[in-house]
Order: sequence, then C-alpha cells, then structure tokens
Amino acid sequence: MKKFQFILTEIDGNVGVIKLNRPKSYNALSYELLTELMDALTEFDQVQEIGAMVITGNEKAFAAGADISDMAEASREDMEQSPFIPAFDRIGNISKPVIAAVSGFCLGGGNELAMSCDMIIASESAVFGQPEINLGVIPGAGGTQRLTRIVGKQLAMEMTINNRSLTASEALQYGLVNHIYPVDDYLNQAITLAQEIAARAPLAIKAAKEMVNQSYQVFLTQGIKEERSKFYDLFSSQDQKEGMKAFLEKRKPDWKGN
Ligand code: CO8
Repeated sequence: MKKFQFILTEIDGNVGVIKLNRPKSYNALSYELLTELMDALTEFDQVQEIGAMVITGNEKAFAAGADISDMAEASREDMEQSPFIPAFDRIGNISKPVIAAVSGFCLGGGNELAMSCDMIIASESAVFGQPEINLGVIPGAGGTQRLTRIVGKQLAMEMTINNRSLTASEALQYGLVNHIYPVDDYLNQAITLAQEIAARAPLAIKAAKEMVNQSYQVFLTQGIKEERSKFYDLFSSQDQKEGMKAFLEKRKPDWKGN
C-alpha cells in the first residue's frame, strides 16, 4: 500500500480500514486528505482478499466538513476548476461495500462523505449536520440530494437552511444511521459488520450494491450536478467570503445579501 500523510490504513482480516487523520482540525477534508482517501479506497477495492471497507475518524470527529481555509478566498471560477469536489465522485466507482464508522462531529462535507458510504454505524456521541448555511454556502458534494432522500424534505430543509443538527439517536430514528453503539465499541462493531459482509458472495454483494444505488441514481446524478452549480455560484458572493472569513477569525458573520 502507498504511504499516506493524512490517513492511516490497515487490513483487518478481509476488511480494509481507513482512518482520517487530521485530528487538530477535526479531520477537515482538505483536497490532499480527500485524494488520499479515494486512492486508498480504490486500492482496497482492487485487492481480492478484501471484501468491504470501513472509513472512520476518531472519537471526537468523523470529519467537520471541507477545509474552510482552502476555500475562504476562492472565486466561482477557482471552485469550478478545482479538482476538489470531482475527487469526491471517485467514491461512486468503488464496487465493494463501504461502511462509515462515525463518532463526534460529522458535519458538512463530512456528513456528505458518510452519506456516500453504503451504511453508517454511529457512536452515541455522533452529531450529524449540514452547517454550510453558517458560511454563506450550501452543501456541495451531494448533501442536499442524499440527505433529502434519506430523512425526507422537512427535516432536510431544517438541517440545510437552519443548521439543525441530529444526535445519534435522532439520526437512527430518521434512518440516517444503521446502528448506534457506545463510543468504545462503535468501530469494532463497524469492522465486525464489514467482516460479516466480506464473507458473503462477492459477485452478489457487488450486484446488490449497484442495484440499490441504481434505484435513485438517475435523479441523484442530475440533482448533484445542479447542486454543484449552485454551490459554485455562491463563491461569486460577498456573503461566502464574509462567512468563511468570519469562521476563520472566530467571529459572527455580517450578512449583506450579495
Ligand atoms: N475547516 C477548517 N478548519 C476547521 C474546520 C473546517 N471545516 N472545522 C474545524 N476546524 C479547525 C478550527 O479552525 C480550529 O483550528 P485552530 O485550532 O487552528 O483555531 C480547530 O479545527 C478546532 O475547531 P474549533 O476551535 O472551532 O473547535 P470547537 O470545538 O469550538 O468547535 C466545530 C467544533 C463545531 C466542529 C467547529 O469547528 C465548526 O463549526 N467547524 C466548521 C464546521 C463547518 O462549517 N463545516 C462545513 C464546512 S463547508 C463544507 O463542508 C462544504 C462541503 C463542500 C464539498 C465537500 C467535499 C468534501
């Protein structure tokens, strides 16, 4: 396996485990981290002995979103030309099941990453949210589309336009996560689940994953394309600059509406 700087990888039996490893910024998803993650998933996908993958963070954070300092000064053109969000699409090419094992903050691009996995196992301390509105933008990696399909329109609306976050038990209630376990056990449980899946018939697993995704793929692809365009548009606004600058300067943003 290639050497990585922002993730840790290990093979546990027939399961590839990837740990996001930028703890100082709550695993904020920089382009470098995201690329390493996608490289590792792609590599594990090609190893015959591996039947499933687990992506995790640490107890305090799965990931607190895209790295705001990477985007704060970006123009619409910068964002549109950046390979950052397209890198995210690579997760759609992974043919084996991927389970997100989530504890602590699972926000913005972090929640979009978790929702792009095939199942989510949460610790009791997990918090799920799409706080992009606080920065003057919207989710840009499928959040508006996937969240709405999972939790329904009313709750997705509240989460994206008013930063309503969900506790682990709320996330279970609304179908965002598969199971909740104590903080000291959620990762083991996710790996055990992945091992159970990895022991099953590989071709049928692959076909089932593809077909479950297919059930909403056409609308999802179109929706994601339009979401991405709106997300990029917001980088032409003063409010995006103000929102991200205010976060980095640890102050309240002063919204102007332009
Ligand atoms: N980006 C960059 N740095 C971050 C991020 C982030 N998303 N989140 C936290 N950090 C950094 C902080 O700047 C701080 O750095 P430093 O120690 O150098 O000052 C450090 O992590 C600790 O953070 P806080 O001091 O804020 O810690 P608190 O415990 O007070 O708060 C929170 C924790 C609630 C998680 C808070 O940090 C927070 O609100 N973070 C931002 C959450 C957010 O807005 N996420 C959405 C980002 S935008 C996005 O994801 C768009 C997605 C587009 C596509 C993505 C494709 C992958």
